Amino acid sequence: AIRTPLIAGNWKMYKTGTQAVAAAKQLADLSKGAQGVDIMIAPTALSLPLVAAALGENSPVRLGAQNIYPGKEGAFTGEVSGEMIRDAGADYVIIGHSERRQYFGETDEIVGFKIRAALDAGLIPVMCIGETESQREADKTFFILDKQISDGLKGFDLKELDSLILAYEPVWAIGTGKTAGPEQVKEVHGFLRTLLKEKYAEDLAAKIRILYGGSVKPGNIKDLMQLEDVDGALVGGASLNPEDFNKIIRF
Ligand code: G2H
Repeated sequence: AIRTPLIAGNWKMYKTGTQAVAAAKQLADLSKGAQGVDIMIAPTALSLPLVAAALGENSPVRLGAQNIYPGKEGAFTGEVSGEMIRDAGADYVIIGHSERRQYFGETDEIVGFKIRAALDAGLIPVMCIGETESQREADKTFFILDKQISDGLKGFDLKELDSLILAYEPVWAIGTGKTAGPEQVKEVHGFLRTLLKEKYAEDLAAKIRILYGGSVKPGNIKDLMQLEDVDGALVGGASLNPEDFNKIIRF
């Protein structure tokens, strides 16, 4: 396959450093020997150095941050920079998660700045997009996704987007137990692939991994991964339990 699937665990604001280390170690043990899949977990930034030290540099379980400040350094109390994240042992950063858009006022423009900061720090951005329930009901799904991509990636050139990962997370399916049905996921992922082809280039579109997120569980991962344009998953709730997450990475 040209795209190695990525299964990413978004631990959100769960687990202390101690709990994160224990869960990461358990996952590293359970996931031993898993082939043909990239694995990433994103604990809170505070836990990154602890988990990185516990896993060791060559672990197949890689790390991501859940957010990044869109600038190199400065007097920005409470914020964490890309360089700090990289130095803490992470390779990835989740950007524009719907919870950040919804509760922390993250706009497409800010998402773009954060992607820039991630790339500058040598991090792989996982850019989250997705429509709300009312947007879907108003038939605006494709319009919204197009806008999130166009505005979020404004000003980037092709080469820069080489490492970009997209995560499609329908907001109505996040943490609600509702998963988008395979037909819905297939339709949106196909739309996104075509959009990338038309906006950028065929080879870039073929390379970019498009993850699905929203109530992914051991019981539904197989069907999702069977879809042609689904290149992995961004898993919230079910990633908190190493046994469940291990089942998911072995889709
Ligand atoms: C969506 C997802 C992970 P969950 O937020 O980013 O969470 O799997 O709990 O719906």
